[in-house]
Amino acid sequence: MRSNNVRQICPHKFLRIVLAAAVAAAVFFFATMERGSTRYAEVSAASDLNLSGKSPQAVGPCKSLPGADRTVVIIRTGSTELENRLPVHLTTSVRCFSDYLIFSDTDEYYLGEHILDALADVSPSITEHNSDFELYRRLRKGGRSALHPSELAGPLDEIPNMSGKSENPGWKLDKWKFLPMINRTLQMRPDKQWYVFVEADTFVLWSMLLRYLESFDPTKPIYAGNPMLIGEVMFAHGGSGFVVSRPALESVVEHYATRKEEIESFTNEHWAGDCVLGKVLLDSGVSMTNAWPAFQGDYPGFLSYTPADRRPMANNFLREWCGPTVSYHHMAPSEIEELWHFEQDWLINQSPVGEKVLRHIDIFTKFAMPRMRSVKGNWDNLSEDRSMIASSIDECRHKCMANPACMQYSYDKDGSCKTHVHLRLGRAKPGITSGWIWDRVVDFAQGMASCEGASWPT
Ligand SMILES: *[C@@H]1O[C@H](CO)[C@@H](O)[C@H](O)[C@H]1NC(C)=O
Ligand SMILES: *[C@@H]1O[C@H](CO)[C@@H](O)[C@H](O)[C@H]1NC(C)=O
Ligand SMILES: *[C@@H]1O[C@H](CO)[C@@H](O)[C@H](O)[C@H]1NC(C)=O
Ligand SMILES: CC(=O)N[C@H]1CO[C@H](CO)[C@@H](O)[C@@H]1O
Repeated sequence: MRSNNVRQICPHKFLRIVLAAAVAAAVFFFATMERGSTRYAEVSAASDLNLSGKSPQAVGPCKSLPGADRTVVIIRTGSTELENRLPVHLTTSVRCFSDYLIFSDTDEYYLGEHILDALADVSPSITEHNSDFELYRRLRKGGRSALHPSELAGPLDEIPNMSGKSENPGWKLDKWKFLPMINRTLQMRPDKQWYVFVEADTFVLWSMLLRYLESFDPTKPIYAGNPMLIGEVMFAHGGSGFVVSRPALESVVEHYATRKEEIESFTNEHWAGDCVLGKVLLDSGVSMTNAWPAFQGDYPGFLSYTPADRRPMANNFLREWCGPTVSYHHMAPSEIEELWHFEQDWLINQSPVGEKVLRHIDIFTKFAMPRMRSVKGNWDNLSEDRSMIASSIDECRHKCMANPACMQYSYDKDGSCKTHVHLRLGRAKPGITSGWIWDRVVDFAQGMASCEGASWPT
């Protein structure tokens, strides 16, 4: 790796956001298996899933899907977000994983989970003196109680404010976690086929992830995710989740073992750990496989459902509508819970279990559309085309009706009425009321491609 390349590769945060949007238009673990089984049993007893016909200890079909035991999920989180973002996974997604590790920036036990310190193997000269590690040094002395309330992340980030985020001490540490975490993962789980890396606000449809992995030869070096391009390096966006096969993991760990100092100084000059990892993987001979649109950089309600003829990239749109779906990012804990239950129902209601691939069209017609039937209070549907003044939600609706292309509208308490010609579910937001023109939603869904079969990204 030539360090004079470094600045060109990870130049600027803002650029990253722009590129993420353009290219993509496209969470944590360590527990011994014994502790793991105890926890699963406890959780399933309290479960509200209908597991009739299964043993009362079972967690439903997701736990025993083909390939589950050959796959480990690695959740990367941090002290500043742990309490807000980790707990929901322990009662939802983690119940399906057969094995997982949780990495953070401090070693501790939390809700019975052993949280690993991803930074433990960073060179002491860095952890002791580098200014990015100010928080780390505090955590070492006082644990999470050393955090100031203003440093804590909420359950979800608002529209990313990167200048604010770069000041966040947790974010400064994050880029340093990737390589040591990967090294430690291989040490601890040397014999898995697949290593799946996620963040605490990532949600992975576990059943679909396993189906996706079946499309690869795990003896080959594979690194697949939602592509981002910075400089000349194509890498997998960390928040969307990404998968690494064992040969690829071994290759990057070997590279790291012989070039630790060089990679650390490279990391120091950059700001994004997923970019650094992609570069080191590439240097070790592993290039990225595009997993979009199966791996998404945002939450389902953010996806704008648009007929092909309204988009600049018609084919890409059809790939999104008909393509299988695997992961989402920027998920609020309540959204993770909803989607996890949706996935479990989808699995249970099939025979044989897991036969049908879940596609974006299914998320639209079976998850988003039913939620569009009536006006929703404290909900923002991300209507953004035009802002008008209206005296009531009814008047706002009439303004939308008057435009034959209008699909949805939102109204806030200050009298602002916004309409939108594309469909989006949006998400909860106080003070805003949202509605959809149901007949038009139905027409839209019927007019879209019916999607025979489903093909994985290639
Ligand atoms: C669970 O599902 C079975 C069959 O699908 C049904 O007969 C039973 O009433 C359900 N139990 C509950 C508690 O919903
Ligand atoms: C972004 O964060 C910075 C620092 O916290 C703050 O000063 C600024 O007002 C924020 N900008 C927006 C648009 O929220
Ligand atoms: C990788 O992990 C092992 C075991 O934790 C550790 O001994 C080794 O120093 C680590 N490698 C690097 C390059 O830090
Ligand atoms: C009524 C309202 O606030 N609507 C929001 C819809 O989404 C756009 C884009 O995110 C926002 O700018 C609007 O404020």
